[in-house]
Amino acid sequence: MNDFYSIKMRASKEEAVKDQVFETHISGAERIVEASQIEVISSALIKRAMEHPKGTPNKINLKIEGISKEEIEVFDPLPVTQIEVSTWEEGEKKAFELIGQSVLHSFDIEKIQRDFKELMKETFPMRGAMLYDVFTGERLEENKERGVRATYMDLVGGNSIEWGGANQKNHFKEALVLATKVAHAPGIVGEICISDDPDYVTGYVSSLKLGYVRIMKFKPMGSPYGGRIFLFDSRLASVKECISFLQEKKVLVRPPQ
Ligand code: WAQ
Ligand code: MG
Repeated sequence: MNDFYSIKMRASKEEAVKDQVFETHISGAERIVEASQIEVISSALIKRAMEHPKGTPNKINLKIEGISKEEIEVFDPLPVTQIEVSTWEEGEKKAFELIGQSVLHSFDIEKIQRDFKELMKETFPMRGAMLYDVFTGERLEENKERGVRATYMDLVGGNSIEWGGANQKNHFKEALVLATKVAHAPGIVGEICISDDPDYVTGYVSSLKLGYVRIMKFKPMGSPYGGRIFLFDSRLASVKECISFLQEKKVLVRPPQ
């Protein structure tokens, strides 16, 4: 019996330039809902793709799969805090300070900022995240153009209209769900995220230790650039078990208080 259904949406735009076809990622989302909600959530996700600020897609992929209760693990959300800053530059500095101190155990914040700004740039065209080994400095994604996608996650009771029915994306809740799942993956020691939505400037850094720290301004308003880096420590787990948790483990997250 299918207790729940996973719904995955991917939208992209293919453009032919000379004789080459380029695919631009527009929007993607992951939900876990009850049978009765499949139609309403699916149409909300399609609406979201069609009205996305990154442009109108010409390809939308919707995948619906039944899953059973026994496969699902339930977590409390990471505790949420936020850092108010007056400029995005200040936000960026604070974010890298936190990652430096709490995850990398390095106090050379200028170097961390330089290195991670470069890495962040490389994530811009990806539709998944970079998987970065903090021990070796290597990138571990099998497909570096696509990156690693965390999938099969939602909020407990996430099939309410407030959370998923409206086409309006709830950046914060979706990100908290993703960050909570990612923080529990074997070997993951942290995450850095900036939205690629041009009008959404809040990003976050997170880990089991840091919790979910909202950086209220993490990029300039109007910038179409964003991305994610999952920080992994290869001394703690194998990359295979980490990726399989990120891509396959079904996770529900209790709503934040
Ligand atoms: N798995 C891995 N990477 C992903 C996933 C996923 N499921 N979804 C998105 N990404 C990557 C992808 O490269 C995107 O370009 C990038 O992250 C940003 O994704 O507390 O909206 O969905 O208010 O644009 C942060 C909320 C919002 C902060 C982040 O990300 C807050 C956001 P977006
Ligand atoms: Mg986006």
